[in-house]
Amino acid sequence: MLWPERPDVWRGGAKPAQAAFAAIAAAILTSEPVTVGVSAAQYANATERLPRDVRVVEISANDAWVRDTGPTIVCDARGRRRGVDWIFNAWGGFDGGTYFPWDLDDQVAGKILRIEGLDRYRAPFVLEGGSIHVDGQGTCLVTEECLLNPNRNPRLSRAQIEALLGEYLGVRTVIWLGRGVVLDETSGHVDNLACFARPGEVVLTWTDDRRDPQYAISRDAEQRLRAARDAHGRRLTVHKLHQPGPLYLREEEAASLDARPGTRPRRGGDRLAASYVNFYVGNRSVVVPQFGDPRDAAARRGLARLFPTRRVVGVDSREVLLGGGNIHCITQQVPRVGARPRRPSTTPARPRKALS
Ligand code: KQY
Repeated sequence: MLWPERPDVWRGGAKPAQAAFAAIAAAILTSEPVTVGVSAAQYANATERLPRDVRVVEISANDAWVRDTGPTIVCDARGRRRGVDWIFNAWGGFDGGTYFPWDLDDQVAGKILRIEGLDRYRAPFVLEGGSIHVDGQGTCLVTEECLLNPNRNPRLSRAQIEALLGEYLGVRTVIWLGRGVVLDETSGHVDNLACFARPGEVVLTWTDDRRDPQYAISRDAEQRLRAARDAHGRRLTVHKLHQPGPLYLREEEAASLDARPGTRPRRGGDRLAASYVNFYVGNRSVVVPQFGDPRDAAARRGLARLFPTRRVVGVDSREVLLGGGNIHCITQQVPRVGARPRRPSTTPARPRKALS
């Protein structure tokens, strides 16, 4: 993780967000070790607020979205790990990006790989970790809104992007969804919309309200997922996780943000891109966003059914949502030494009843 501090992204001088990040680190710590990168200016404050067992290292960054600025660590068949360092442009550069500058963010992946002692592939194209989800068996989920957006790689075609994903992630099948969550400022990252619970099973954010603009987006994603085959020719089971809210930025929350040239302004009443799909899967736990919303408990119950060997822990993450993302966006897993891609089972899995 990275420590939040900038007052133009995190309201109230980032204090409420720091409390949320510390609670999320504590939840993950019950399952695996946690490292948090912090600026020199925040080193003392972060060590004071984070649980004692968190490893704190000094890393300069422009903000705290390590899913996107950190490396994507890949493993080969022998369990050897290397990191992919994507080019980062703050979710769209000068065409819809969320802040300027982003030069320190673009160095984060390389710094983490040095700290972890892992070799690095610098990819020749713009991508964020939150814009891809893989099943570990050759299939990748992405959205057209993000990966085909002219604010990322205007000179690359869909086929060229698929080829690059194949080269850098080892995937053979790319499943293209359409748009991401309504008003998601990342240009529709897939990690807020849909993800694999395991090979062959996808969790999709959903609403039953046909008047909500999210309805058509989620319905279209559902249809594409049902029509798709994964890299092993399997059909996908789609599990629907009903969205909270809709939720909106409150006037007093907007008022406690600093204004800064180059940073996307936020206004009271703005709709927030809230989704329970933005969860973190640990070795023994699943850490899921909670919003103080009537749908929170159903999201925890649904995920407990989908991840029966892990403890589902809900953490109030509205403060992370106010910054434009959620728990998956502020975390980046490092596979253990010797981790190998799971081979597809030769015996067909017992079909799991879809969450609906
Ligand atoms: O979706 C993510 N992976 C990150 C969200 C970052 C939003 C920046 N304002």
